[in-house]
Amino acid sequence: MAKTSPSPKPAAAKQVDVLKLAAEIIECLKYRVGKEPSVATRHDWLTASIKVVRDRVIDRWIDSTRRAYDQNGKRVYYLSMEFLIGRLMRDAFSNLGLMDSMREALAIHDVDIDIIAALEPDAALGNGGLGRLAACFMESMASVDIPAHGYGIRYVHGLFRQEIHDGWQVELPETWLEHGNPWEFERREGAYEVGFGGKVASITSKDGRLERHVWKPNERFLAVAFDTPVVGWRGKRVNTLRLWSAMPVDPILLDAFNAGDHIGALRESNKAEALTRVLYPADSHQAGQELRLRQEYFFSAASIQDIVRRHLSQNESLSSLPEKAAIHLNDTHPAIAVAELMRLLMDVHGHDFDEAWHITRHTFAYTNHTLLPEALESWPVPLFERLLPRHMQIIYAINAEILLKARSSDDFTEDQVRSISLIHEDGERRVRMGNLAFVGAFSVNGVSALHTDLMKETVFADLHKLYPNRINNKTNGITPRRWLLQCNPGLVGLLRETIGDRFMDDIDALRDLDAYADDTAFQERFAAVKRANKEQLVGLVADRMGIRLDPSALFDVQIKRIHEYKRQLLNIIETVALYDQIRSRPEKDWLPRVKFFAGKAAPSYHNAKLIIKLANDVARVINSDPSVRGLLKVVFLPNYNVSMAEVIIPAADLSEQISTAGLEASGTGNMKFALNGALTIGTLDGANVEIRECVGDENIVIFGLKADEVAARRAEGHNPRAVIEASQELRQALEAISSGVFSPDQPDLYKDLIGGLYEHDWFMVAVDFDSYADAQRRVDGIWRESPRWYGMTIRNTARVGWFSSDRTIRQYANEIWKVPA
Ligand code: 26Q
Repeated sequence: MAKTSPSPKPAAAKQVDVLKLAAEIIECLKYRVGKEPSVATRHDWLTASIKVVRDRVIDRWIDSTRRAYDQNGKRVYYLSMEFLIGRLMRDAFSNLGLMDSMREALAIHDVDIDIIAALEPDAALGNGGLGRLAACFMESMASVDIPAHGYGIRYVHGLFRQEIHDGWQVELPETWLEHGNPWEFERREGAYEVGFGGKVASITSKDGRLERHVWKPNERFLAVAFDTPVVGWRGKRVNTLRLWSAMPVDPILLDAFNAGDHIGALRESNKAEALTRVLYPADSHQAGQELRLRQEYFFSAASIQDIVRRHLSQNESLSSLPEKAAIHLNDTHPAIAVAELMRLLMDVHGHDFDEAWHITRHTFAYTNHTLLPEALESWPVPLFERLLPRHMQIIYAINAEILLKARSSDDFTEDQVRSISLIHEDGERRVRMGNLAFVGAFSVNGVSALHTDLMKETVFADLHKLYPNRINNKTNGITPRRWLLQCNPGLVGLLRETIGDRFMDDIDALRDLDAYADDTAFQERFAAVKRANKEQLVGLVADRMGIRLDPSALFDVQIKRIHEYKRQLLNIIETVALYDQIRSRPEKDWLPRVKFFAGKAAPSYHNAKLIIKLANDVARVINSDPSVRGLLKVVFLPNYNVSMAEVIIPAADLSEQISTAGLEASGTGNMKFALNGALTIGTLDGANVEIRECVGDENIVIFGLKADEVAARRAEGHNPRAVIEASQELRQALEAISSGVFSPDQPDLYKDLIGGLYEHDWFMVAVDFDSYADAQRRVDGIWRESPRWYGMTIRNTARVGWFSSDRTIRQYANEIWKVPA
């Protein structure tokens, strides 16, 4: 076996470091937190530890910023409504190589770093995959040394906290800023005005020619920047995540105040605060509310102003913007930035439409994350016109240009021209943000190979025909720092002893592990690491839920947002079927399994909330039934978030990636599980397709209809009732659920949910059931042959290095942004 490489610092030097850190922590506690060690709370120790390391971050931060300025090269601006960054302490400590020293330094003061680390709140400034991807990308951009800024919103309340009451999801406000946020730096000097509403005036020259438009908003807010440093691996580079917070231009309306209207005097202040108070908890259908559009424009406008200011501080004019800036739109949420840049170019900086359009089209790039029609953003024209009258004019002007281009080619039918239009005209007129982002960008990418193909064939078919070179694929990735090095120290230790340290800097080196996949001694050690991780999870479940689990059982895990297309329902129905079988043939040699579920539902998504209730009801009945003798347990872990994922994923044996084919754009959880040595049971959907190509067909369990088969079935109007009649196992499970076996107090509770499977089965739950149940029995077979199981899971870890977000980011850098990486 390869030897662990020596630690970079000799032990004596490290000892000095530790003592120095220990002294600095006390100093910080005293002078910056204002506490003596004897009276310091755990939170105080956390704050002091973060600030001590933060000082080291700041030196590198300033250095990175200065380097970018001096080089005046191209910068990347990543605009995203969501950054699901989770906890930051471990990220910073470990990327700077200070984790062990800080652990020892704190131990000198009798403080356990793991205990204080757990107090750091999760920055849950996102819903799910899209927000977490933005966080992984920020870390990778710093790690591969790309000068990049993330721009987003500093929500006072991130995604709601989920509690489960009597099986139902209850949403509570999340208060991540309660104890202050030691990672952020408020930049009062970096504030911009953002307007809404009002009128557009035209300024004409003496000879009566229209010179330019001036937008006179009737509401104005300040966008104040809060900067968080993003530390790359080994501290190579520190980039900035800049989050905007809304403040009133006039905190107190003096006239009102002096007239005795003390409450009315705060009107502006309250309105501003409302703007960046909450994150919309929807991740799959658009909220459609005015406040959401205001949030989108607010952060886009502040970001574009900031980008323009930075550019003009170093360059003559905005004509060179495309050479110096790539502005990336994370989905359509910031698509209004296209119109905002056009407005600044024309109305403020005096460019004509053609110049402005040229600059804009060569500056923006756009990533699409969904094909679900209900998730495609569009806004009613009257709302848009009232809030952003000048932008509406600009969108009409862009639209005229696009429609002319389409009409001047003979290849486009009127229907195709209509589908390209930025304005949806059937019924209520709406502005289509996807089309705006598409035409305003030089690159439009999907997030997995399959998703990108489907983009070309479905939502963007006609735009693709008009711009055949614009759509490209960038398969998602995950940062191996957080999703292996930090979350799975046991596995990392084993890997370092086995294949050396190279994989820590070059994830492709994990390939060397392939040679050990069938090595019995290595398999045993790999299994022991998994076992230890499972014991940790068992501890968490015992603490939080009082449920006792057997760590030798197969841990079967589905953790993600709750959505019908992700098919938690399929998994629950199969669980019920298995429960039935165990009870009817108790003598059989059943495999102990634990089914884990976790995830939040959008508060307004009725069926998703009902699915949570069902999972909890099924858990209650099965877990308390002595006849299954602990062979089957079901756990729904409340309040799933990034930190919980970091505990669950390293402990998983089986990863459930079972969406209806064609509907999950990529998935990124699938990658995290495979990297941490879980076997995937999944459909040929999203990035599962490419995971299968990497790990080999023999190392993944695939089932179900393929994307084209789903489309065909939907088109022909299939007969799910017949499918259900034909499968006894499925029929019995469905009858049990819909007759109230799991909801005796409300026997009709699940009638409609299950009824939908008989009626239309839009997500092919019934259709895929037999294939899924079969696949699960194949999983049982592999689990029984332990050497085979570990051979497969070791090969998963060895072969999924390609799904590192460093690879993804390098592809964005080379193929889209054209920046060195
Ligand atoms: C839109 C308008 C109004 C309110 C909310 C929204 C909204 C917010 C968030 C719509 C969608 C989202 C999030 C989508 C998302 O997370 N998509 C996931 O992106 C991942 C990263 O590319 C993919 O891996 C997943 O497949 C995809 O579902």
